[in-house]
Amino acid sequence: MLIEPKALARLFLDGEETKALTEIQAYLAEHSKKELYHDLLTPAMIHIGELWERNEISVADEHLATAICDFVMSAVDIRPVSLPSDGSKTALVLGVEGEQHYLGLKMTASLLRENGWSVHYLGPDLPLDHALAAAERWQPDAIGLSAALAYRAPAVRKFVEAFLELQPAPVIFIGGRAVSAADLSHLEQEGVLLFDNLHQLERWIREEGGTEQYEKSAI
Ligand code: B12
Repeated sequence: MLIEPKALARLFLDGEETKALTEIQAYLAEHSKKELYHDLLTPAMIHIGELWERNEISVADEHLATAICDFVMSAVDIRPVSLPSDGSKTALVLGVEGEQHYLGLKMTASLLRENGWSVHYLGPDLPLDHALAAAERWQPDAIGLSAALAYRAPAVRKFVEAFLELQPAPVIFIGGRAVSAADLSHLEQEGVLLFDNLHQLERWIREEGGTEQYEKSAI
């Protein structure tokens, strides 16, 4: 029987990284990466958040669980031997300044890669000037932003406005709890997309932002 989110959260909290990875591998034998991320890991981490909020676990417990979640994601995120070549699209993904939550960003990067994109994952809490310098360097087709907290909206707006000035302007897509839990619709405009969840991201990748699937081989 495949593991449920709460049982997985328990393995994370108990520091059982090998067991957690074994369960994840069994799950992936029958499900896609997107399902792993959306239906198993996200609810497991939401459950961790609820336990944390109710003071049933400590900050150290939450950090341990997050680290193991990060580990299992990295362990199953098989990359192509070389970056996709000519014709593939390039994305930068990053968390806006101040934003420390990054698991959703890693999931976003993974799904883009799985669909043939060349992705530069710049991690969370990136100052705007460094984000702009990276955009100048990589000339991405798209930039994915993540924000978890509603009060991050002004920072997201600042990033969006600055990226829209780039020539040529990349498509900007924004996701994270701040999109699904708060109203960021004022940011929506031409070239700026809001994604409530990974299903919407995947649909966009396949319908409009997709590139040719490349030959994937494990490293
Ligand atoms: C782990 C965690 C932390 C860790 C983060 C570590 C890390 N490396 O990411 C640490 C300890 C740093 C942290 C800090 C804080 N946290 Co916190 N955290 C969590 C927790 C438990 C899990 C977050 C997580 O990874 N979830 C799993 C991921 C996969 O979910 P996700 O981020 O929502 O991403 C999904 C979608 O949103 C989407 N997505 C995300 N980004 C993107 C981007 C794109 C482009 C796309 C397309 C999609 C997308 O895809 C994902 C797939 O489903 C949540 C609980 C929860 N409900 O999520 C609280 C939670 C988010 N945190 C919370 C709070 C309050 C904080 C702090 C303010 C606490 C404090 N007082 O210091 C700080 C703020 C830090 C900061 N400056 O950003 C609250 C927020 C409440 C609110 N009102 O919004 C939550 C909900 C906990 C709670 N129940 O109270 N946190």
